Amino acid sequence: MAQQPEVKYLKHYQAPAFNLDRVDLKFDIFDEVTRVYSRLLVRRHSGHDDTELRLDGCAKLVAVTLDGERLAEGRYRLGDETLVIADVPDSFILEIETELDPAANTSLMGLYASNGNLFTQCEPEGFRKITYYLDRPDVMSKFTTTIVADKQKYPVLLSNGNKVGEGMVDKKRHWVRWVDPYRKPAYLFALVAGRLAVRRDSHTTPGGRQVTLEVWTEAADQDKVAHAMESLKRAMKWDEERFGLEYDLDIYMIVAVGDFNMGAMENKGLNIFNTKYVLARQENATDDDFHNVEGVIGHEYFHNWTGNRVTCRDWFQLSLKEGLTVFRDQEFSADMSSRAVCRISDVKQLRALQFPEDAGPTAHPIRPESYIEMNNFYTMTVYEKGAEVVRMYQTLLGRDGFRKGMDLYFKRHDGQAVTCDDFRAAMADANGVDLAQFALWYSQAGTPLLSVSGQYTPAEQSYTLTVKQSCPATPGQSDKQPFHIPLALGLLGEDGADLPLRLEGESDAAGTSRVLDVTLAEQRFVFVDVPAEPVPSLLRGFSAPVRLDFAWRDDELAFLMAHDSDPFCRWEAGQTLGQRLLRQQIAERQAGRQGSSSETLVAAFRAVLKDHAADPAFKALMLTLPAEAELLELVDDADPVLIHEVREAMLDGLAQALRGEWHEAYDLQQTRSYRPQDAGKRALKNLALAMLCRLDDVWPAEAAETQCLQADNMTDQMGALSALRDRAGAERDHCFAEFARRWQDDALVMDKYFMLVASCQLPDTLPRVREALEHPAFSLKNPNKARALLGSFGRNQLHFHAADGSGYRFLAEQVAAIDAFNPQVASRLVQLFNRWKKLEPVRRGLMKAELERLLALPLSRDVYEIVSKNLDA
Ligand code: B3K
Ligand code: ZN
Repeated sequence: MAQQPEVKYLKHYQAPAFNLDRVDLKFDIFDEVTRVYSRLLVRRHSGHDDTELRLDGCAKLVAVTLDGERLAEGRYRLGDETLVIADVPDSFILEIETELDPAANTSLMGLYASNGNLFTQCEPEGFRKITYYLDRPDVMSKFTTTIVADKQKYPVLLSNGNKVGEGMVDKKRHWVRWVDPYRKPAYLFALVAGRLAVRRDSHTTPGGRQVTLEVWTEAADQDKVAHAMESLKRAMKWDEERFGLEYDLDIYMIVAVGDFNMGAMENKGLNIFNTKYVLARQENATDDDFHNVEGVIGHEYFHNWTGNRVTCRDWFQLSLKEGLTVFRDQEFSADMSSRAVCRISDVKQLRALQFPEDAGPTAHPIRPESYIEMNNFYTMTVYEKGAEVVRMYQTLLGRDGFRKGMDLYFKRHDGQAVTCDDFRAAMADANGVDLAQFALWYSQAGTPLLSVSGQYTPAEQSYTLTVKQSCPATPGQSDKQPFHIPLALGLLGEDGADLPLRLEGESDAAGTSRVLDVTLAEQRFVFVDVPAEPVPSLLRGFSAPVRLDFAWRDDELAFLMAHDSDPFCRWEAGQTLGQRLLRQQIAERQAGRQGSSSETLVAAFRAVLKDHAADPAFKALMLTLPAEAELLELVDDADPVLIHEVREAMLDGLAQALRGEWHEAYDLQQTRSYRPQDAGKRALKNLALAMLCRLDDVWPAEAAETQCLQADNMTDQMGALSALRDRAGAERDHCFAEFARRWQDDALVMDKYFMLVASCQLPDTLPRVREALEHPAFSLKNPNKARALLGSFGRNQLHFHAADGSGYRFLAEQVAAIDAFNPQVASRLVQLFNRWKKLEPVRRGLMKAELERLLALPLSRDVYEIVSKNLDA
């Protein structure tokens, strides 16, 4: 709880002075206490002459021994977060004993208890809560872990690597020993002890290694792990085929835990997962849940190479492993289902969550330059924008060129802790290209803006695109250099087909879709042999994480929606159209006038609904308006409630104008019984149902009620509940009550219930949310619950932004309460205040007052960093 905590800087990086050749750990687990004995083989690096060994740690220290001699208190200094040992020889054995109380550990970092079982979370700096250590990713060592515990209470004892021995210590206590043959940083250490059940399977790698696969959960959840196991097998095969990367141990374990700060953790050989990303059956998980389980299982598995075998030199390089691994999991998901739908969903998420971050008080480059609390930098920017940066290498170099770069990266750096520059160098060297300017993507924050204009010259049959780029100022960075931006594009002829693309000076056309290298602040590209004025299709596949401005006419956008060969751009044209109309109406309302509905949008939606050949999942995306969070970024002095109302009114208008078409879509997409592959149909059907429930008619509410009560799968139950959520009436009340009753014992489904309660637009939402805090199935201590209820409330534009400030007050109170026991969860929630400067003056003042109230409290480093950045304090 420090008020002026230390800031850590990338520019201060220094290589470690000491190395740890071996680490032997012993965990002695008792009811009241866990004793940890660590034995380190320490060696000073040649070229260093430090006489002090400075270890990171904050556990209760019991004893320190150096080369067998117990150190008296004068030989070491114990600080709040360090243990400094003076006068150490060149190499020595250091033994450290610490004492932990996992049951009292509410931060869920280090060793903690969840439902009677013990788990660890060490990334980024949790290992220091277990023992004193060189807790930094560039110190890699070989770990042996022995766990001793009561056999009845903790029959299962797991750690990294391979199990090499087990036995009884006495009549009650047993021991298990694990050896991890790979050198690793402490953040990849893991331990699990408890009463758990397992599902086993196996996978044989192309190199002939037989790998045992295990998914561990509480016994009652074992019926929900088949999808996770199948996803794991698919991920292993995919990485072998796409990147030639195989698994390297004889066992791969996944353990699910209900109390977990994030999604999952890639500990070597022993992944620990939030139950949310493991457990899935049709009855209690939606199609989105299934998709997310597959993606996260893939993500953690892919880390074995991009993160574990090659790790980060320091935490500023986090995107080295996270951006790359998100890119890999996105590609995996795209290959497992629909590439277009996956790409659009990823971009939607980037726009709704990362673009605001990049424009706000916590904006940072994908390789940040400083931090107070590293946990605050597991961000949308480091992960999702980081993945876009990796994707740009592939767009610039082609798939084969990218693969060559990956191969060289592993050839050079396997077993090392490296930097983002090393990755970029491998990409450049493997392809013989200069990627010097590309480095700016790692150092400059902010979302660049590409302003493009087109000029057709009939006499020359040429089409000139003028491309200008700029990037808004972000905290600490006022002037930006031009980025190297891959701009993928095509030109559509009058019939909607792609034209061959030949640039002035080239002898032949090079295909109908190509990537331009935009490197200057302003650049011109002249296409020749263009028979008539084309409609440009720009930023195909979202080839760079930028905003794009081009003055298409509304009818040109409708034309692109109907004809563009690039599915992303088809969707994007609809988004641009929707966004334009919404912005016009927001401006009208701000000026006190009533906006009118748009015939162009209605006609475009109608065309999509009538296109019976199209993939229903893609149609559902085409029929979704830009998110409120996205719109808020585009307006100054924003009134979130007004934005919400304008968007709702437009949806009501679309429901009304196309009622027959929605009805038809609802009927057409009915399926007899559940099949996983009908996910797209369910998405479109449930969207249609939600639109129909906007009408005054009685039957849609009745249909939703029937669907909710009779569905054989969670997607349709949730689809019906979401459709009824904001429609007061008996059907709604009945369905909500029945749902909460039926699923009261299923923690993950109850998260969905709390999410619905908190995202509701009916007037009494805040009192309902307060009530939910007292619900028997709710616990503020459980991160999934806190996020489901409070995170959803913070995204509820109508109620979080209530004009009287009650929403802000409520959330700030909850942040303060949670910060006292789990800073990471509190720090995520407080970021819901990040856009306060975007708002109109009254709300701006109300939000600021809450931030100031928070800053006056004793805060964790985590929350302090966010609040102080918000207030420029
Ligand atoms: N590497 C972990 C994230 C750790 C977050 C620590 N606050 C999960 C992942 O990205 O795969
Ligand atoms: Zn990751």
